[in-house]
Amino acid sequence: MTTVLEIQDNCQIKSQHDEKSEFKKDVQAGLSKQQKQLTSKYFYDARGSELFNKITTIPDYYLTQSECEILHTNKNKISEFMAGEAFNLVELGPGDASKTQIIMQQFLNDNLTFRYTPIDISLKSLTMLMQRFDREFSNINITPIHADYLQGLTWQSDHSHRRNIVLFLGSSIGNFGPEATNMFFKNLWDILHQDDLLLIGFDLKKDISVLLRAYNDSLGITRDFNLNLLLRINRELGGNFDINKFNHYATYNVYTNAMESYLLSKQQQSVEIESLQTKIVFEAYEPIHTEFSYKYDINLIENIAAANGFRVVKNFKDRKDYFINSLWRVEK
Ligand code: AVJ
Repeated sequence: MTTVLEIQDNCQIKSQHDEKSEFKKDVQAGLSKQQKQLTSKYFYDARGSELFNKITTIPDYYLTQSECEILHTNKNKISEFMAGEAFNLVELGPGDASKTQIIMQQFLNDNLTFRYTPIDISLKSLTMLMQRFDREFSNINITPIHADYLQGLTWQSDHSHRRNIVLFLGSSIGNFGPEATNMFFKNLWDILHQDDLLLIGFDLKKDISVLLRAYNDSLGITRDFNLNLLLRINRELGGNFDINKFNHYATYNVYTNAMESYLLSKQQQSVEIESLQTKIVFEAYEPIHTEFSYKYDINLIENIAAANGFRVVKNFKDRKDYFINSLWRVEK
């Protein structure tokens, strides 16, 4: 049985308590703003992760299918790029790692030597992943790291001389705005070594009707996923949100190329949050912004890579041109 590595921040393990006080602080600040907002990183508690996994299986949410198609179609080629010396396969936010397994199986078939290092801030999801790997992939060396992405990656990069191959799948990068995106890649470049590789998923600009359906699916799972943020505040901070008094609303911003998700108050109301000792007042139709999902095109991807010290080795696209998995190399 493997164990999860705890990465310490200033010699203090990030405890449940710290995560909770961070949540509390962010909710307080976000809901006090003139334009109310909550951060999409808080979607993923146990219930939210479960709902997100469900989203990835619904036909309207094309992103996961497109990425799976790309990985299945190109796993041979991807494996060829990894061939050579033993490497670390480092994954940022693995989820259930079902997409990772597509290429990992190919690496095994091709007799590549690697260690798998999933990095996640959710200890629970890492533990579940580890147990599954112990059962189904007991021949794979796995070192899960419980930390935020850059912290975990820094530890990994400092403690191993092997080449790092970093996976950042699923278009998670889309939640970052332009500035945060550049900052993220700059940090990544600093941490990684010459010739390390990054395989990253970007969702592409496309017909807006397709985008709107993906973020407002006919089964209402995305609505429940968004509303779960309010339920999480109820559960963890003693809020009394009535989710029947809020609507899910998703729209596309044609200037910034981002899907934007909101929760709209259906009526004038006030909500109390016990542990914040505050009352939040909502006007009828007042929004809370909850998520950005930025959409890309090839030029933008090439520019971002170049601006941050990466060379684009190869772009893999699905047949519909909905999604790209871009393979980047660190150039120092
Ligand atoms: C996990 C960030 C890629 O933005 O498409 C799914 C999350 N939000 N449905 C995305 C999400 C609404 C998803 N990412």
